Amino acid sequence: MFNLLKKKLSNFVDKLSKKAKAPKQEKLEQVEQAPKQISKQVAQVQEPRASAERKYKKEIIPVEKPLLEKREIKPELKAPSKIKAVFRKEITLKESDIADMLFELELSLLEADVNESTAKHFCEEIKKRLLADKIPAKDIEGFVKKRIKEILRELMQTEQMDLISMIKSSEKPFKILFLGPNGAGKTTTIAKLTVLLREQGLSSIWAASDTFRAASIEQLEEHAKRLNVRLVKHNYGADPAAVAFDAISAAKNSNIDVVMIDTAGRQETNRNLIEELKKIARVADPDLKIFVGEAFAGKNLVEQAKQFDDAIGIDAFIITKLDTDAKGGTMLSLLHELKKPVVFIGTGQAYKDLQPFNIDEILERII
Ligand SMILES: Nc1nc2c(ncn2[C@@H]2O[C@H](COP(=O)(O)OP(=O)(O)OP(=O)(O)O)[C@@H](O)[C@H]2O)c(=O)[nH]1
Ligand SMILES: [Mg+2]
Repeated sequence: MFNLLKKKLSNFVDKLSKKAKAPKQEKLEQVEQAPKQISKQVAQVQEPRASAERKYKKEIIPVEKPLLEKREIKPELKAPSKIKAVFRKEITLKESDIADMLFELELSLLEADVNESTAKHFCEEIKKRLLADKIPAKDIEGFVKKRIKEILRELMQTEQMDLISMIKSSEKPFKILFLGPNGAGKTTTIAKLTVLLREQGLSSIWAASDTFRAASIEQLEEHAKRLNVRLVKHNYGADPAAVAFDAISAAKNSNIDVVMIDTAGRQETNRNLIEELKKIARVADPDLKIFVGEAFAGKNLVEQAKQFDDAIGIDAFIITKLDTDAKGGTMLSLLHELKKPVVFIGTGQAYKDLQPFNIDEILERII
């Protein structure tokens, strides 16, 4: 009797505890699936990124992590290759062994803002070379991953540019013209670069050649005050080329190493402003024309850069805002399509947030 009661009670407790567990488990599954759903939403908002960026950042900050998740890039050997891998030291891959992997790779590149034609070209090239490779059967996955990065690095190779040695070995003053679209970070980058050069014993003077945007001169003045840098300015509406000219003369008179010319942000489609930029370049005759662009501008950035390059000629890039959720694939397109070096990347809003560009770090974010 007592035993029967005990058994019933134990069954009852069992049922109760199962009931209590069931909904919890459902919840857990939902939470685990959440990042995938968010990833999908993010993929949808990636297209109009430049305009949606501010709103998107405010509303769904927690998606930063899923965005940094990487797709799995590895070959999936089909039966014939699998058998060969057991009996041979080296094997060659078949197209079917890497088809899914290449699809994932292309998606990874597109999601990281690499433009479509570049992503396709990269994948074609990787396919061609991987199919021709003799691959050690012991470590097919490791070999393929390493090889993909190696091929990508090679496809994006540009001439190396060591800005500091370039400045040190040039005649004084070394003149740098900063140009690019609105809000990309030109002015902030000038301030950051000044700090970096100062650490190398190089002095700078600034030309406030953005005489166009309201408060642009005050913005530069504020940085100049904080960093104790000489600033040459005229009034709003003045000829930006004349400001640059005066700054160069002042640098010559005071034996200053570098002249940094800040210009107004402009769209490549605005002919008048592009003509104005040409005039500044003619008058200042810069040693270096640096295009400053933001990492998440995506496909737009490559088109913009091409147009600026056609009109004025770009020597190098500085890509900003890599501290945001941008993976930086834009740079892969830039490097591949324009073949100009990225001299620095911007990684925040503080003066110290300017770092040398390292292609491997960008590839690591994507693959
Ligand atoms: N998070 C982040 N913000 C940056 C970076 N570089 C610049 N910014 C911010 O981007 C905004 C625009 O920077 P500016 O330096 O004024 O850009 P600009 O290209 O001079 O803009 P215009 O003169 O209006 O064309 C500022 O709020 C900067 O602090 C960066 O690397 N990371
Ligand atoms: Mg500016």
